[in-house]
Amino acid sequence: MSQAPEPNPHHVSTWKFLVALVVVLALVGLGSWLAMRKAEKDYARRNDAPKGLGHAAPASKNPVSPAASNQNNHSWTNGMKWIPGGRFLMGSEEGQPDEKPVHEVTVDGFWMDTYEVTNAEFEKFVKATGYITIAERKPRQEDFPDAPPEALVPGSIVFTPPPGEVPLHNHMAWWRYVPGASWRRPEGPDSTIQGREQHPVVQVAWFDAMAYAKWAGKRLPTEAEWEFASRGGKEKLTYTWGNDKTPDGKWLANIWQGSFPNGNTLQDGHKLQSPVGTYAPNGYGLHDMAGNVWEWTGDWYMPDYYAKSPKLNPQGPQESYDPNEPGVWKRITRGGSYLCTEAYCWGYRPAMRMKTSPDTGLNHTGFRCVRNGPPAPNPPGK
Ligand SMILES: [Ca+2]
Repeated sequence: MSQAPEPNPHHVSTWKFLVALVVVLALVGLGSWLAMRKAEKDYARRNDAPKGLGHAAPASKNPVSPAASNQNNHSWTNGMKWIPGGRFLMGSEEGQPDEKPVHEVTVDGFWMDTYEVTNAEFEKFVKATGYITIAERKPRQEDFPDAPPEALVPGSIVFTPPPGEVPLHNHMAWWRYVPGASWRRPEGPDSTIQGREQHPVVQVAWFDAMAYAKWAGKRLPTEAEWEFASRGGKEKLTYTWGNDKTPDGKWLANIWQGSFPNGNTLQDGHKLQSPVGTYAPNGYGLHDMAGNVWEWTGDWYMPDYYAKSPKLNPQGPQESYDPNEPGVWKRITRGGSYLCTEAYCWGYRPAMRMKTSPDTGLNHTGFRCVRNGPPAPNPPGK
């Protein structure tokens, strides 16, 4: 399989979002988003939620789910698959430069959610804890002293296809900051998740995913765990199911068909997210490890990490650097989304690495969780 001809413009860089935000906000007279973003980036360098933007779970409102709090209650393995662990070849020689070198990695066994976390599951978490996601929070004036009050508007970033063809190096042509967009209203104030309860939750920042995982007694996967699991026990295949993108002409994941970003021919039947489990599972019984939505992992992004990462249970680098946007630390997302096409980001390959700042929600990004042993009494995939 040849390398996609375009440089990977889908490596979402926050500065481009930022410029888009400035344009949009300026148009409606809201002004200085720059100051907000700068403050968010400073906060995003830490693992803690950004002050005034992140975790809202009050300690008095059941911060940990009942199953998660009882170590003898193994009901938490419901909806999860045991990933046996082992040695594998991580990365790809056919993908982006940051997927190289292909290197041997060993991960211990772990449990992984069979599906991406759904809107229904995320709603349970929100109801139990009172958590408010970053996108839903009105930024506090004291955290952004330079921003005019009218600029402190909750919202998130939404895919907004342009009316015609555009150069693929310009993210601003299809990403927009939309006031009022959140996990409850993924495409903006006029959208809803009603009837989409089994769709993966989106518009959740990394901090939001971490809060959910903590409540569920789980954690986010490392990048290595995610890639190991996505390969389903198969060595060096281009896709989770093999090397042919559409065997027998059949679409095996919810991705993009046609010309990106304005000509989706919808051959797989899904314009946005699809209900989790719509497509067949991989070799470990996991659904949607390719396409549907990008999934947050716990690791920071460094483009050259593979050249020096530990061989056993790598946890990601201690710091982050994105040459496309120096100074903005980013977390790894994996798996591609309904917006991915081979001529563009080709993100639905197990080896593809994406990076996004941890304070950013997008309507093509969600997550799933993992948890450490004990191993399953039943064979993997059961
Ligand atoms: Ca699709």
